[in-house]
Amino acid sequence: KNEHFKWDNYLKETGSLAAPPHCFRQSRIPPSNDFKVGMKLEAHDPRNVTSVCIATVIGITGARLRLRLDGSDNKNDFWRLVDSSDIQPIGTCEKKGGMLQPPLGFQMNASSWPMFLLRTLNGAEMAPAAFFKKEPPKPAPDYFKVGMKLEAVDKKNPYLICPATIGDVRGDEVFITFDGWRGAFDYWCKYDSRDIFPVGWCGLTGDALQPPGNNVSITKRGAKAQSSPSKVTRRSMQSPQKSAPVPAQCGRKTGRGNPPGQSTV
Ligand code: MLZ
Repeated sequence: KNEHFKWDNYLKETGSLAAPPHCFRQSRIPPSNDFKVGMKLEAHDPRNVTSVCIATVIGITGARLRLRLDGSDNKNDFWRLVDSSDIQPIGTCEKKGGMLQPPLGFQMNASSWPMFLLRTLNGAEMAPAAFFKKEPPKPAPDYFKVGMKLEAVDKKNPYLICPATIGDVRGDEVFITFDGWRGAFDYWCKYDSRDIFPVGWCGLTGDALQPPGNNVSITKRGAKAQSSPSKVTRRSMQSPQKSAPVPAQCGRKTGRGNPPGQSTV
């Protein structure tokens, strides 16, 4: 789908600059991903970050892991870089004197947790410590400038990394705007977020960088909200933000507030 998206051409066509790599809390050379599907590790529960839980690698994508907390459902998968400080080898929590916790929304009776923990770890393939890479240090702030291009995780579809632009900078936060999506997926994050990457990142990790959104569904103004768009326009990649002004909410499923991990595809 994105064979034709080339950053070089796109930067030229849009007359824009890539945010320099030193802006990002990412290693210059993406860490190698040695994990295998099925391996277990410890992870901070994204919905309850003080809890350390057991997680299983459900998928591998570039330098990231798709993780599912043991005892949780399949609706709350999350993605972490192999050099994320949110993940660690099994045994780390205990070594530090902590206790492994059931995930938020543990599917069984709380009293069955100790037995569940024993069973889930019994015979499990534990990810070796050498697979976990050190998190890069925080970069100095204030390098991002409005208009700079980058690659960013789409938080509504966190398996996707998409071309984006710095839309605003306020204090230690940056506004990530997704090219060609009329604001529907934009978000604020800290400048040192692990979800934003320099231009070229996906090319290095083997992730499939999504092309900018040039298919925008448009529902006629004033028409009742429809489940199927009445018209689909194809817009040029050169000016993703500059075509006919249409309200950002119009015809797009924006307000539904997809919980993290839930696809809108
Ligand atoms: N199928 C989804 C994908 C959107 C991805 C946008 N990324 C910035 C949709 O159309 O809602």
